[in-house]
Amino acid sequence: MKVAIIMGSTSDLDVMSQAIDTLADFGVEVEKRVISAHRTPDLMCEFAKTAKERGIGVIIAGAGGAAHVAGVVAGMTTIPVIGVPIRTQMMGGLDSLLSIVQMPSGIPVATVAINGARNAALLAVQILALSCPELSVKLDAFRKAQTQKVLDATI
Ligand code: RP5
Repeated sequence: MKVAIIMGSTSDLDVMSQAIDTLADFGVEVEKRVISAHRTPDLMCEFAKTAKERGIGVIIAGAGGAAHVAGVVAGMTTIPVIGVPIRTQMMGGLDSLLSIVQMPSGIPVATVAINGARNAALLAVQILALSCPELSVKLDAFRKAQTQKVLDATI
């Protein structure tokens, strides 16, 4: 299964490329697009309604400010959606975080930290690994290496 990475603007790419790179490290196929809830609402609907038939297993949606895209997409599909609040100039990303995390009951969006694109990718890998033994093995190796790095650290 693929992961879709969508973002509200090309200005989000610096942050969202961390998710793209992390998924590449795990060999996960990615579909990436700029889709804005406000500027391209029709495209957003079409994307969400056809995602399942394109073999998308998880959607990662990054946006800043009044960051609606994750929640609206989540309302149009049962594919798990992970929201990445993008840091903003005005409010440091608290605006983005609250826009994404405060979903009304019934339509969940799994929200990571402000600019937490890497964790969004890792969470997506963990979801896909539940039904993909090969990915599960890679995740175990990743965790072991990460632990070892801490154990080997000298200060
Ligand atoms: C949001 O507005 C985008 O996700 C971006 O984080 C923010 C600013 O967009 P630009 O004005 O840089 O295109 O829709």
